[in-house]
Amino acid sequence: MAFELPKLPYAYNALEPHVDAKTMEIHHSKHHQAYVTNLNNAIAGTDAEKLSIEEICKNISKYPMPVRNNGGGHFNHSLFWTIMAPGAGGEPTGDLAAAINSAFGSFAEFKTQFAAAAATRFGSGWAWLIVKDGKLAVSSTPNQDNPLMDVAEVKGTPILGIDVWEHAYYLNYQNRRPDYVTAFWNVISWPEVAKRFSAAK
Ligand code: MN3
Repeated sequence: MAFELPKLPYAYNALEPHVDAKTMEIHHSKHHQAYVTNLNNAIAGTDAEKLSIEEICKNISKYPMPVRNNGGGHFNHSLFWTIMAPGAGGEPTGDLAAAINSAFGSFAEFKTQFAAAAATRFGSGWAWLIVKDGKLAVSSTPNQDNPLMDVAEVKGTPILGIDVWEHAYYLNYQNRRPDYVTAFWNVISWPEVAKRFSAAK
């Protein structure tokens, strides 16, 4: 069964002014679609066709580079669309808020560490909030790698991620990646992140 581009759970312009409609449209309908198409081509006729994208990521060292790049691209963007929402932002509550305070000291300190991971990832990649051995941690990965992958420097289950490839922000923010990262706090769906946190624990 071939992988498919998931439908965006909101309109392309729903995250404005933080993420502009044109960026969302190209990002979802062109970039993510290309990862899905290229992943399907790369695994056609192999056993990987029977696996979930998570299963493929967890054993990614066994696959050729096109599976790593496009499979990672498919997993990462599928997560990315769902952890953003219109009218979102604010702060997490409940167990997730407690876990953030426990791991980082405060929500403000978590924001500082996450923004630093996003800003200092050289070139293209992602910054993450992950569950690692039952605790929260911040990490980043190059290209379309992710913390599920057996090749990741820091492994865990990602519950929040920000795409820092230029295609994610260049139309609106040009070279100002830190401004895009600052705007990202306004579109994070903490209820969705909390759901992923509960599932990952
Ligand atoms: Mn992207």
